[in-house]
Amino acid sequence: MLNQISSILLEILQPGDVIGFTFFTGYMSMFAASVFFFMERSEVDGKWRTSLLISGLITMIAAVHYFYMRGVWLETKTSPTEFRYIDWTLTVPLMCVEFYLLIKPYGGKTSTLWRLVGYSVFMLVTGYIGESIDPARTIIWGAISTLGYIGIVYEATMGSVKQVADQSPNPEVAKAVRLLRNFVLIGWGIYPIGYMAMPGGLLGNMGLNLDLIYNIGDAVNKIGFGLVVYGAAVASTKNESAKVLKAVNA
Ligand SMILES: *C/C=C(C)/C=C/C=C(C)/C=C/C1=C(C)CCCC1(C)C
Repeated sequence: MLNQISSILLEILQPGDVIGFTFFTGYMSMFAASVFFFMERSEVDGKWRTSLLISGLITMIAAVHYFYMRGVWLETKTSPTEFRYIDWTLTVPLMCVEFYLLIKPYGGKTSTLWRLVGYSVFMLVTGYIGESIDPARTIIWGAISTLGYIGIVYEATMGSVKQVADQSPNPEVAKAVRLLRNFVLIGWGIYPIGYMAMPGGLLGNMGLNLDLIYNIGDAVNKIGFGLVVYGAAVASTKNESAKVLKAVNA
């Protein structure tokens, strides 16, 4: 009886459960962002609709995983590591697709996309091993995982993503790629900090919480990425209709 009562109590969000709060707000904000990106597709030029679809899929996949992660957290007060990494393994490659869709009309190659996807899968699989399977060697796995992260940062700051974006005649695309790169550099840099806050990690005793850091990172990065792409799509659509109007009037 007492056991039943306490387990029912555990499933309720308790006052002061800051981490629990972020699982709920993460769920709802990703859900709302998905509705927004899907609805706005009809407002932009045809060639941008796939990009907005991907933005919505990223936040929708995350919303569903947050729904489950929220439940795991309420019932067990432990990290929902498996759902977390399944979510990332789907959404991070889709974020690489966003880069690719931006540069594709200006000569972006599928080989660039596959490199980005390869780096991100490598980063996530090795990160998962260090977080869940072999936590005794979390620091080594974290270092190995960081190599994949560096690969993505390289592509976005110096490699082919940046080169194609800089040569593109569309300033909105170049700007969007720069903004996404900043998300990768700064926003994604939050995750290794969360990882190091694990017990046994490099920052283990600083009182930081891994889930809190990951939850904030996810909302900022996933919704932020989508909004950058949305902004570029709206601005390019406007520029192009202005050009058409000019041509018609001339
Ligand atoms: C929407 C989810 C995103 C953008 C997740 C990004 C995750 C990372 C950039 C994770 C990086 C990690 C390292 C660079 C080293 C330690 C292990 C990870 C997986 C936390």
